[in-house]
Amino acid sequence: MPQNVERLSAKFAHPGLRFTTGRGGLVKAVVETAKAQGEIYLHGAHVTHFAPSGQAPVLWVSEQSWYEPTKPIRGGIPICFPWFGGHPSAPSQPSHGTARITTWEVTAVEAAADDGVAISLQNAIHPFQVTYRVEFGTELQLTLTVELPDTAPSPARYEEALHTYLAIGDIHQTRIEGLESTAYIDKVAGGDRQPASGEAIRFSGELDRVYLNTSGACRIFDPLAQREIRISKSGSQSTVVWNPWIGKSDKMPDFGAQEWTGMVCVETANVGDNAVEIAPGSAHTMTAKIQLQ
Ligand code: TA6
Repeated sequence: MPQNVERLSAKFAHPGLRFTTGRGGLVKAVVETAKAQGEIYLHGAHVTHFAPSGQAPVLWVSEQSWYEPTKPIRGGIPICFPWFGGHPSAPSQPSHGTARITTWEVTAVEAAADDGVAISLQNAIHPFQVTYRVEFGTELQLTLTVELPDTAPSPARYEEALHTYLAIGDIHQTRIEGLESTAYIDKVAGGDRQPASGEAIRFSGELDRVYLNTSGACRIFDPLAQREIRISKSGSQSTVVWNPWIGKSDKMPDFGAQEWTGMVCVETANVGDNAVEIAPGSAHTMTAKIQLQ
């Protein structure tokens, strides 16, 4: 039976979290506590808002985003699973997998540390069982666990990314530290592998890089907004950094004109060489923590 607002409210009512109908008629949970505000849609288990109390939104969402069952929301934190980018052998399959365009089931809402509130959701994406726990507090804590049932005939491999769109004052002034010593795949340069740059990331055009074999935290410096965002992680060996710049964003119908200057993606992932393979009866967990410094 589908989880509508009435059934969800009856089963999972919790101080600081309520269910309501969001844009496009899609169901979402709204978090409003003394510590933070937030939102997550059941569609794609898609976090679309997070702001510690008294702070400007940490996540960016396009004003032109779709809110339709068959399309991903543009912005917030899409879950890319069980593949990243185009499907490896079936180009007709949706970009970044099916997790972000399917409805997830709420399984729990509970109090979390430091007056936070946590919501857990699950989804069956063959051959995997996926659970996602999102904790809204002074920090945003994301936990994505992928299980392969012991009935599976063989090990299974997948890619994953928490494709986080951060709100920033101006991409031209933004700097990202934490990846200076990491080699990367440059998707703007046709997928060429590049050595570590030895310097912070700055933006002067479209930038689309997959950093491999890195478990470190990233720090995003936003001088115009006078703030620093830190993303730390566990169970993740890849970090993807992306800004489409004007050319690519102009070609995207769900991306507003001039919005590209106010966003940057820093994605906690396991992709390419870092794809995950798990045996029947086992599981793998990836976490990301997003906090204002
Ligand atoms: O993570 C960066 C990226 O892979 C870019 O290449 C761009 O395609 C972006 O994701 C958005 O993809 P989407 O399918 O959401 O339009």
